[in-house]
Amino acid sequence: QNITQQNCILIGAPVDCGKRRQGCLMGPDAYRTAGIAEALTDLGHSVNDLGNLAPADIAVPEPRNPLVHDLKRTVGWTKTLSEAAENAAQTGIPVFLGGDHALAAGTVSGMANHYAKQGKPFFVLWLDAHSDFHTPDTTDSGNLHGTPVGYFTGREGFDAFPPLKNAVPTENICMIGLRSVDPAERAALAEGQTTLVDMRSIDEQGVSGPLSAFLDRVVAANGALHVSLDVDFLDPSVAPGVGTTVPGGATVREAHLIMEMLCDSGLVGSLDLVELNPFLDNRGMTANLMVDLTASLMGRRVFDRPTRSRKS
Ligand code: HAR
Ligand code: MN
Ligand code: MN
Ligand code: MN
Repeated sequence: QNITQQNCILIGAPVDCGKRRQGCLMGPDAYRTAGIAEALTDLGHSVNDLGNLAPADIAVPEPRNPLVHDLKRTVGWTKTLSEAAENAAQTGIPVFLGGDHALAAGTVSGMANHYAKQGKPFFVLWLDAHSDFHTPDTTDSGNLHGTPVGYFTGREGFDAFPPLKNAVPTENICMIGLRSVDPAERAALAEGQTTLVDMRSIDEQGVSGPLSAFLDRVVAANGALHVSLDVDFLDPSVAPGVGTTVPGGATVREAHLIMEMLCDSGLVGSLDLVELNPFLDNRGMTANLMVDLTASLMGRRVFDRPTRSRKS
């Protein structure tokens, strides 16, 4: 079928403050070098690259947890990206070129604000080895890229951050690819309703069953969906360009199938590409794979399939 032509808004978010190992600041330019704009225009979409943003300058108190790394910059990025998401969503599909996963505190909260104005329920698909559900008080690494889901679901402990206007309900979140979840995260997740699809479940049932069930819920609610794709969702053998590799990740085909099903659903309104560290990559293979996955999400296919029914 003909894919719907979209206005893709590329937003460079060279966030590198969410952990100690540096290099994600090169992510946005690696995606550009890998041809993300061309991949999207080849599919018939229009592309508007806003260039790279910079974090707002916001004063923060000394964190209660002394391990916390670079709170000030993460808070500044959260404000910048939340506003950028809310603005860009008015005219197209924001594609956030990360940058580490700390950026999702801003992008997801901004998209939540956008859909709240429209009275549309908002859902998040989190493709990641990690649940990133810590708070600044519970993190034992001090790395705030492990906390964005905690922020945008409204957990306590983020008082240094921009006040959250529209928390994402945990029942509107599906995490796929989990294989590294800390005890404090597991305990907090157990209090909520997040759909948790770990690698064992993928081994046993594949990705299409749990994803279909989640997409059916988004359709039933007439909702909109944000996708947050962490490089470490993928197996390190196919995606080595990331600081937090965890063995036993998703295959190339599992990842493409998810993107193809998401495309067919017509539900996705925004995308994060996060945690790419080009300094650790092998001849661009990870950047290229992330661009290919984005192309699948936006309509690249070999043959057409009957579309899923969807509400408008
Ligand atoms: N849970 C661990 C921590 O808090 C690892 C978090 C790693 N996060 C990412 N993003 N790489 O998913 O330190
Ligand atoms: Mn840092
Ligand atoms: Mn992550
Ligand atoms: Mn991760």
